[in-house]
Amino acid sequence: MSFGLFAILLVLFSSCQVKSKEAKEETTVKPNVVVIYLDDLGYGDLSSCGATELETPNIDALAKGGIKFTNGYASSATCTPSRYALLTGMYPWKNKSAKILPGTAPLIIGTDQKTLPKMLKANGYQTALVGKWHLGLGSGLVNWNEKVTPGPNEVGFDYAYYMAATQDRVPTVYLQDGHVEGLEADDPIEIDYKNNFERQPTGLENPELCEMMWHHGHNSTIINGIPRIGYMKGGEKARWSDVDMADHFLLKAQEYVKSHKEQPFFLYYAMQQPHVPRTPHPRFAGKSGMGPRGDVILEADWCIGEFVKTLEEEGVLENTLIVFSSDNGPVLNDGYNDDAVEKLGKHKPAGELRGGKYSLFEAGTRVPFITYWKGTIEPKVSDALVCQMDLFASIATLVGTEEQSTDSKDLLDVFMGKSESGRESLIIEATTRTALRKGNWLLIPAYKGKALNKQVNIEVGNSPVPLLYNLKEDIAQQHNLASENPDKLKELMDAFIELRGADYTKTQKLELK
Ligand code: NG6
Ligand code: CA
Repeated sequence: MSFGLFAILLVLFSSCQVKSKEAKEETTVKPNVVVIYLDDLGYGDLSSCGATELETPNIDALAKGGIKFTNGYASSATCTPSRYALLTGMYPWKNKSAKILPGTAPLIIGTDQKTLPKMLKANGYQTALVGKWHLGLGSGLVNWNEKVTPGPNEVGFDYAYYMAATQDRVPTVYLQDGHVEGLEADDPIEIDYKNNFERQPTGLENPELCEMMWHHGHNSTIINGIPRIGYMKGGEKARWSDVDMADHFLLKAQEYVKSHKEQPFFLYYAMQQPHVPRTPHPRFAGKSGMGPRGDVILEADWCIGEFVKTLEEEGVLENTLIVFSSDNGPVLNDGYNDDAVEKLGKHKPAGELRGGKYSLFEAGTRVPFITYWKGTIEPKVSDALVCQMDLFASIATLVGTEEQSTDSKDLLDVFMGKSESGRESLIIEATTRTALRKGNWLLIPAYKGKALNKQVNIEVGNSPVPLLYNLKEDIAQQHNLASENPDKLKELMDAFIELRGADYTKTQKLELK
């Protein structure tokens, strides 16, 4: 071979190699995934979902620039089970521990269990949690003065910055990767959910020390003038500032994006609003005219605007899938006198839906649900039936892997706006009771217990007879069609028992007549 020919071949060969390397890189580029998860935000709490008394421009921008789901569900009407389903792709009623947890509860996700962040990690992602955890920590009695483990790091998060349970529960401190932030060795933290410590003022005994008054529950240790659930002693320097919590989590989420933008990342940004105690930063206090609940919704909307701005400024917005949703439906008085009821005015947190948090009626689990991916997802409104639990299998497909061994359904095309074929059916859960959505029909089996939870003033869906609704014609669930439609009732009851098992009344006695 002449030298000339050899040189030409060499050039051709190396350019081919460069091309194939480029092609390989192209196929392995993976979008960042961010789940922005609010706490107790209702279907009607956004101006893009019909609210007329509140403006949520930043969340609206996601809804208008992405897919707004009108039949998007949390798996449950309370926090822990919904978060369990979101992160594991499993129905929460399959895990007996997946119910509202005290701040001292052990971790309820098995460290050998599949999780969304683990799956992403295995596919080259960096993974992070910023915000509310509430899935338990440790494996027995937690010593908050040592590394608290297992926790989020052991179920798939490389980085975790979080509050253990809820804003109204002790311990009121932040943890980073198992360590309480700012803890001083000579002021150890002690937590007890049954007995108070000596000389620790409580909401019950010292109402004069409360800046926010409790209504039901929430009468234990007073921290920052707010009486909490559970007793806490020590850790003075480590205690969080409630009014700064939103800014604090936002900053952590922004810092994470800035320092991890070079490789694909998954960020679970679990915001605390509008859960109680509602403590807007002074910048937002009084801004909604609706009291603290409205103010913290405005605050959350602002945080989301700032966060999306960071994605844009860091040059990753067009390479990031954002999922926005809420862990359960709305509640007004969830245990504090904070004007949520008194100043509500014409606002309807649940929109047209019946019920609210804790309820098997629609407002318990049907929540705002948006997917947004600038430049990739075409804006539209989708009526497809989707659940947060489905993100696991769908995101697995997105990153080029398969995930079939969970209750999660691969609805990637639906989440991307390419299909309207959502789920055929879904079991929803509310405080250990379950119901079935199938097509446009919703069956709530008969359950014992009070129809109305008087403390929170929410109809929870208990009835001595089964309730059957056609949601397409009756979204407000005003007409029980069970007795006039026995065939439909039987069809749904059979399907429900097949999916849920005949022992669904284990915790509730069936009174089907
Ligand atoms: C309830 C609390 C409520 C809230 C809820 C959990 C009382 C009386 N009520 O037990 O205030 O903390 O638990 O909410 O204590 S969730 O969104 O985390 O599920
Ligand atoms: Ca919640």
